[in-house]
Amino acid sequence: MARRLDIPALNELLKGGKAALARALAAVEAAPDDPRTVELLDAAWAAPRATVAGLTGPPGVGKSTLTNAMVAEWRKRGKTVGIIAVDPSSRRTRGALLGDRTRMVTDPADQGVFIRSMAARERLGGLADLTFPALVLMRAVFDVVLVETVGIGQSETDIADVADTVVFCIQPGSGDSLQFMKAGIMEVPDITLVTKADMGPAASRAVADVRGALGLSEAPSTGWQVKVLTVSATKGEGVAGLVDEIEAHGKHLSADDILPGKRRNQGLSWVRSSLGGRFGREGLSLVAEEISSDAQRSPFALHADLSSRLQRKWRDGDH
Ligand SMILES: Nc1nc2c(ncn2[C@@H]2O[C@H](COP(=O)(O)OP(=O)(O)O)[C@@H](O)[C@H]2O)c(=O)[nH]1
Ligand SMILES: [Mg+2]
Repeated sequence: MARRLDIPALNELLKGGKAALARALAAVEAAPDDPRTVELLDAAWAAPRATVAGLTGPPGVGKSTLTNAMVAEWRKRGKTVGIIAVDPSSRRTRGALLGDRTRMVTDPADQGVFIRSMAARERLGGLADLTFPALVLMRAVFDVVLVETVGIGQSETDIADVADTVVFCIQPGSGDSLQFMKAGIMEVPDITLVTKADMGPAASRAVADVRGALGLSEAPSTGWQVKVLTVSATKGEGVAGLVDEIEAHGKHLSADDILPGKRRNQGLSWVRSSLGGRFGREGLSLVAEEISSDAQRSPFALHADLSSRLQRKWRDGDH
């Protein structure tokens, strides 16, 4: 018999600090279908506090180092921060590499910073099924949520399914990501960022290249101008500017009332990918129309409902 999980309610989550959040995340992982988990997620969904920034780019570009620098900058500004680090290699390394580096520089006693590493599971370079519910919980708790994830080629599209503001990192001297951008394979991010600006001429060239690549891609219809910023995380240069730009993009989304629709779509994407993962394409096709037409329910209530229905169908041996 499974031990009864201690699943906090939203008000406990808001008061209970990192320990309560850890319990809530454990519930999402161990008992995603428990009505109390669904209720908690519904409540968190309805009470967003943070905007969610996504930091993506190829391995080695400097995302984890930058994450640390950004956390320091946000804490300096009095903001609380939740971090989700999606590690594609953690199945092999058990998350030690990325997790340890991130943990090392943050003060474990600081209640204003919470870091969670997650495995990307079977979706190579993509986001874990658990990332979305986890970030919805963190979004209700912290001022800022940052998702760090590896992206290269088509997998970048995944980050837009969870983040309000997508920051794409480009390493000086590496043409790969630029090729993806030029070819239009990659969705245009909200902010492009050349990392390791301390590398000198290679960094300046990368900036010019990215500007060129952005010029070739279609201008977004949202009225947001994508900038090319530079940062040196090791020297701490450009970090404040990046944090400012993320904030500016958040304001743009709110002012133009883009955010609610964007989040609605993120929720529905998660419902589709989660049900597709559980019940396959065939199962998903049985409820696809209902997902598309649902405009009211939280994605978690919708998911729970459809999931139990598909499970019943399956058990009753419709095939
Ligand atoms: N020169 C320089 N090196 C950096 C900078 N940021 C990160 N690095 C180095 O780049 C390597 C990869 O960094 P990491 O943060 O692990 O990249 P990630 O794989 O994208 O998370 C490490 O050796 C870092 O020390 C920077 O601003 N300047
Ligand atoms: Mg990393």
